[in-house]
Amino acid sequence: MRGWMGKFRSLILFGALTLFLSGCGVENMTALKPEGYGANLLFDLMMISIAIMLFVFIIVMAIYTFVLIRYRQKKGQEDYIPKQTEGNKALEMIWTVIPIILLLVLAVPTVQATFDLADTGAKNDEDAITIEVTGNQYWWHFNYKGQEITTSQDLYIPTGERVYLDLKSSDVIHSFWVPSIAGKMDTNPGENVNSMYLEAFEEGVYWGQCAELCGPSHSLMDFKVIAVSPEEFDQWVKDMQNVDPEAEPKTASAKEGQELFNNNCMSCHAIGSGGAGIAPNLTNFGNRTMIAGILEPTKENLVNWIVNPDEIKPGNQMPANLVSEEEASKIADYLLQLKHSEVTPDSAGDNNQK
Ligand code: HEC
Ligand SMILES: [Cu+2]
Repeated sequence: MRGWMGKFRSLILFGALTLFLSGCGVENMTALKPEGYGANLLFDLMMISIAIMLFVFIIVMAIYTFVLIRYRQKKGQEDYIPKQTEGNKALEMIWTVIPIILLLVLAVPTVQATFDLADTGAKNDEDAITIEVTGNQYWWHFNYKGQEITTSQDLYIPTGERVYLDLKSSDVIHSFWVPSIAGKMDTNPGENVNSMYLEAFEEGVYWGQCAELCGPSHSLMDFKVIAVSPEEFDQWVKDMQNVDPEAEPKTASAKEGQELFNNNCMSCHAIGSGGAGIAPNLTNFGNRTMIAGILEPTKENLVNWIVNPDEIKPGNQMPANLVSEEEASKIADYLLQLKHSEVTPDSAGDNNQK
């Protein structure tokens, strides 16, 4: 029993781990299934490097195996020392030139892609969509430049068009990453604004993550990019520009909730455009994919969040116990009916992995 199991123990462990880990992740958050221009470029680069590595590996292993078999010590040759060769011009030329060629094959598309991905020159064009992205511990703020639209956590973009992002941070360094659509880019505190673009091919809800360790709740700093058709996007823009922040809710409980919200929460939060940017803008909150980026949008989760956000996202900046659980329940009724647009995550169609 011990025999072969012992010999192959590390191999079995490694294989099991590979199988186990390859099961991790969500389909709409992977660089291996590109759904956007940037992600596609990066995927091709990965494939080129893997192909080159495989090529080198196979050739080296073939030579290795050949030498091992062909030149092994044979019976009766125990004292035989083969002819010693020192220096061989042809061979040395070959193993210098081949790696140079391989590196060139890798370098040319890499440099090309680097410049392509950095090309955000068109962001100041009149009809370009440019969004100011601010990373905060532990949430994302999106301000559509010149459009008077402010959102958080859910970023709506049209398909088939380049949308430019100006990235910064209000506190520490974060990193904006939607693996299915584009590469990642740091958000820095201060004046150092980074720019990138998103171009989604297909409608869908794509998962994003902060990719720079930024504090105890870093792993909970999720967001979504919701790519909808250009027509739906125009509709969304129109809806978001015509929000009446004071609109009266229909139910009595939500009405009470509105008042409680205005009295207890508006010092940080905003509904409608603008807001101080110190807390997520809650416009269109009833259409969110998630609460705080991570919780299913149920009333129970929302009440739990309002009463004790620190239990859900340790170290976040929203104070606990601002209101009682009963009051929180009314506020939840109010917030969940804030549906300011007909365009919702469901508009993104089947490619939706909520
Ligand atoms: C001192 C400022 C402050 C006050 C007051 C405040 N919040 Fe917050 N709130 C925040 C911050 C900061 C976050 C972001 C937390 C995070 O995700 O890291 C937040 C997040 C939220 C979220 C999740 C938002 C999203 O984008 O999904 C909801 C809902 C919310 N707050 C509701 C309330 C309610 C209801 C009240 C009043 C009872 C309230 N907040 C009072 C600062 C505040
Ligand atoms: Cu982070």
